[in-house]
Formats: sequence, structure tokens, C-alpha cells
Amino acid sequence: RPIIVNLIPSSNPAHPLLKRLPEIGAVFHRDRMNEKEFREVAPHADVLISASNLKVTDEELSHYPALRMVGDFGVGFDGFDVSAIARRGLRACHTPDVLSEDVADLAIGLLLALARSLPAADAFVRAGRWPNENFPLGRRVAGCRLGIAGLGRIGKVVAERARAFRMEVGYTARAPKDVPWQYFETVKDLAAWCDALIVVIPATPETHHLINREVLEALGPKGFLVNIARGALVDTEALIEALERKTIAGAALDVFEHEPHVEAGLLKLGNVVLAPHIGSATVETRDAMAELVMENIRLALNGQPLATPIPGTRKD
Ligand code: 8YV
Repeated sequence: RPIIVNLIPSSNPAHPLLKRLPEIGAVFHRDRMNEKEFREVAPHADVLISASNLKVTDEELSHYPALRMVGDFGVGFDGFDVSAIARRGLRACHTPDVLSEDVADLAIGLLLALARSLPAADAFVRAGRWPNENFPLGRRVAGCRLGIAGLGRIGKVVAERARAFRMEVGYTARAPKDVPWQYFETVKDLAAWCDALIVVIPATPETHHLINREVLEALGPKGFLVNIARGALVDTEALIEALERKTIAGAALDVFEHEPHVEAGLLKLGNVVLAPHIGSATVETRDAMAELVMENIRLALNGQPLATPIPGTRKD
């Protein structure tokens, strides 16, 4: 039976992938093995399982000389040392497409929650304030300009939804795409044009703190920022400062630089909406992600090309 080592925290017995892995092989959870067990198991591991933002370094890979594939339960692979995976000739998969609708839903949901102050509205009613106070007016989303930083798989689905809400769409990408929306060469130009900026770019060394002080200034005092990509894309210190000084109107964040820890400065602010990295977190999508990883593992163990290889890793 193939040996599978899992790096995803094993504390959640309902995790749809962890539940299904035993269909394929003997599963060993990294967080439940002591040093001795790990030294016995690791040299024989066929498959290593992880998730987008956990670290799979060259050093980690060096423990598994018999490894045949690495599976990523997520679309982002910023935690994976892709060049080390490629150099070692390993197959590696991720889970694109199956989660795009849910992540796009959350992006639009966060924008609406921010523009209409939904968390505050809920708290207002529960606190019994409605009979005696007026709830402050929100901002209209229809007709606003939505800037999408990164028009990849998820960005395109966000754009389609935004059109249904009658927003005007602009975007940045490495090059203009064959789409009817306005292209901007830099994220700063896009921020200056739009009313709300949604960040949907993979985290790489080049995109670290892409949303910096200058971009936030360009977004301006009426501008909203939504981040459903990775915390590392936003300079959190600059963001907190902009929110405190109201040089932007508000931010909605599903991802954080040091998640699951959230900067104390953000927690104190009223003009933010916060979520615990739930972009892909629906029953349907997490099941589909698990199914896709299972399919890829089976292909790899049969020596076949993967259905959804991580770009830059072997395709055959
Ligand atoms: C998940 C994600 O949070 O797909 C991604 O890149 O960030 C999310 O889908 C994560 O991978 C699940 O563990």
C-alpha cells in the first residue's frame, strides 16, 4: 500500500481530503508522529500532502527520497518551493477552477458587507438600538468602478459577477487580455481609477506588499480594498495607517500576513470586515478540491501525467 505523509493539521476529522486519503494508502500525519516514527516512515513515503500556504521547502522534501508526488489542497502554491519540486523531478498538483466560483462569491460578498456595513447592521439590531437610533447610510455598489488586480481564473469570475451588479470593471494583468474591460498597466493606475480594489494575485516575491502606501493613497478616501488572495500582497502597517487616518474608506480581508493571527491594529477599527480565510470554504467546493487531489494522486501513482499540475513542475 502506498505511503502518504500529510502536513495538513490533522485536528479536523471532518477535513474532506484527510477523510478520503485512506482509500488510496496508509496515511501518516506529520503532527502525530514522533521523531522516531517519522524517521521510519519518511524514507518510504510515496505521496506528500500539504495545503497552499503551508511550507513545503527543499529541506522538507529531502526527508522523502522515494517520493513520487506532492499534493496541494488549494489553488495557491506560495508555500511550495516549486523549483525544488521540479529539480527533484516530482509531480505536484493543485486545485484550480473548482474553487473559483466560491472565492469570487466571497470577494463580492465582502465588498457588499463593507459598502453596506452588514456586520455593524447585524450588531446594531441585536443590541436593540434600532428603535432609538438611525443606522448610518452605506454606499451604492451599482455603478461603481471595480478594479480587479489580477485577471486570472478567479479574477475573471469576479468580473462576471461585478457586471451582474452593474459595476464598471477595470483590471491589471501582466498583459491586456481578450476581455471587454479596461486594462491598466499598473496597480497604482488601477487604484486611482476605481472605487473598490479587489486583490486576486498569487503571492510571489515580486508581488510582496504590492498594495503599499502609494497604492492606498491612489485608492483615496472613498476607496474600498478587498483582499481574498494572500496577506503578503498588502503592506498591513500601511493599510492600518490608511484606515486610521481614513485616507481610504474601508477594507474587507479574508487573508492576513500572519494568519491565523490578525494584527491588533485591524481588530480595533470599525471600517473593516474580517473573515478567517474562508474563500473556498463551502462543503461543495472542499469536496471538489478533495476529489481533484485524489484523482491526481491516483494518476501519479500510475505514472501518468497529472490532471492539474502546479505550473513549473513536470507535466509528463
Ligand atoms: C484554502 C486557498 O484556504 O486555494 C487556496 O489557495 O488559500 C484556500 O483554498 C486552503 O488551501 C485550504 O487548506
